[in-house]
Amino acid sequence: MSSFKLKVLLTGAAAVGKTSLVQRFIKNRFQANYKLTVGVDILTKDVEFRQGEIATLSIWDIGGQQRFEFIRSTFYKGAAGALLVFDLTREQTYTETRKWLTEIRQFAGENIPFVLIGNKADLVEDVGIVIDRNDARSFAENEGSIYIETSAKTGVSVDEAFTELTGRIIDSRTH
Ligand code: G3D
Ligand code: MG
Repeated sequence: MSSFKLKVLLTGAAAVGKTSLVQRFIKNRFQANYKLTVGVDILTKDVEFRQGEIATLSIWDIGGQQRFEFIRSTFYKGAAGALLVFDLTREQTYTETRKWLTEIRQFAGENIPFVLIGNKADLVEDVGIVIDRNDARSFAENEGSIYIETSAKTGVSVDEAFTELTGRIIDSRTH
């Protein structure tokens, strides 16, 4: 029995892996996948965020038209939390996370829980790290969150990212 229904957002620069992360997370167990004309995919999945406690996430994955104002307001409205994703191999996408966080808070609420995600961890060995991990960690912590490195390709820490976000949303409501 799930009593929590939560809208969560995938945010961050183009090509950081937002769609790949949600596809990895959902795998074969997704319950719905439909495209709105505004270019947003909404995928639903139950998450056991603590033992025996289930929340139903509707995960909003926005496409390339995200800059349009009318789409943006629909996207952010009623959001319970967000994954803020950057690409570990492209520094610019990390730099842009601050702007994304400002926008998320402006449109979805100052206290919206989020988790900072450095994606494409599988590439770091080859390409080398282009951001300061300590900086990412302290940025996330200073903003009341945590930093997690994921790979949509290998699947590493993808479940953890969504589960962690869900737990933070629930905690922010019940404490
Ligand atoms: P977006 O939804 O944020 O725009 P996508 O990003 O999920 O469309 O991914 C953009 C590109 O990055 C895709 O490559 C995708 O395969 C790749 N990608 C996403 N996540 C990872 C990851 O964890 N590791 C690696 N190695 N690649 C990843 P293409 O070539 O299709 O553009
Ligand atoms: Mg996408």
